[in-house]
Amino acid sequence: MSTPGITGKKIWLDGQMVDWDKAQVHVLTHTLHYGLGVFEGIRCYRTDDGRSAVFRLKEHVSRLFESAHINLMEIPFSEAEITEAILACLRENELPEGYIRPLAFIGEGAMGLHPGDNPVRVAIVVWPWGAYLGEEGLERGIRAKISTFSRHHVNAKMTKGKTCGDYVNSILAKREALLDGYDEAIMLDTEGQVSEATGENVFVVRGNVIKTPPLPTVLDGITRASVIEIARDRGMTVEETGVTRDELYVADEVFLTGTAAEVTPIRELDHRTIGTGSRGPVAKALQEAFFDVVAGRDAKYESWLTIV
Ligand code: PPE
Repeated sequence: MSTPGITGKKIWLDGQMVDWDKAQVHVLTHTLHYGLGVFEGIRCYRTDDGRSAVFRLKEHVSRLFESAHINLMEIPFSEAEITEAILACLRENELPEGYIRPLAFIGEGAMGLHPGDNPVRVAIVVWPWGAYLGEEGLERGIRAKISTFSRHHVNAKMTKGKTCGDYVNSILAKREALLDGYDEAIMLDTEGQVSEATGENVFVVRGNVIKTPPLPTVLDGITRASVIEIARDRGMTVEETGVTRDELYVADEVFLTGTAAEVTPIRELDHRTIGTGSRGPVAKALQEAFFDVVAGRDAKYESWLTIV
């Protein structure tokens, strides 16, 4: 059996490199029923000197362990072992550039909401993944809508964790957006303020100020933190503060950040043109700076890269 769309040679499963097609689980896998599992999304880039580097590997691995801790899951490997396994997976699959998906999930054993002594299992999969919202999206910007679905309250969705089941909310919003002819959805929190997109953080530019919603209601995105640091290092003003829906409508620029989406501008929201209706100068500058960093062209942020 092969997986349509994605394929490769080996998958790391519970400490072993197994053949791609052999990385199977039983239908009684607890996470499959109730969604309690945690994951990461990480990118590896080809650097200008012909090597490959993983972007902010340490931060991603530590967020995986924090997600597990929040969910009372004990990963039976150390952070060092998972880090090494990620690098080994890239080497085994001879993947110079692509996406890395570590997943910790609860295996079979007890059924019912309490997972009992079911084992916590870990898989690491790597595959080639191009521009998440399309090459054209990176260059021209995408079309988005405000979702009719609210982001969970912070006391329902622990935003410091990347928990599998939380993504049902994102999938509802994403599918609605695509069915309605848009590329992506931006979600409001239960207070009505802008939260985040289905798998990206949101930034808004007006005049000389860049704003992004504060952490309590959004995932502490590693791309978000990186872009904030890069922008401030370039003398730009970045505020982590509440943003309303209409602030997006009248912004000069709106853009999204995420491991998969990288830095993607939004050119139209709910049929309102944003700014000039194309990628704006701030998004362009930050996008270029980000791609310089991941390709190893900016020595200042060398510590963010782990050579494979
Ligand atoms: N918010 C959410 C809800 C989210 O899922 C992501 C990552 C982000 C913000 C950005 O976080 P960071 O990657 O650390 O900058 N979404 C991942 C899943 C995408 C998918 O389709 O799967 C990702 O980008 O890897």
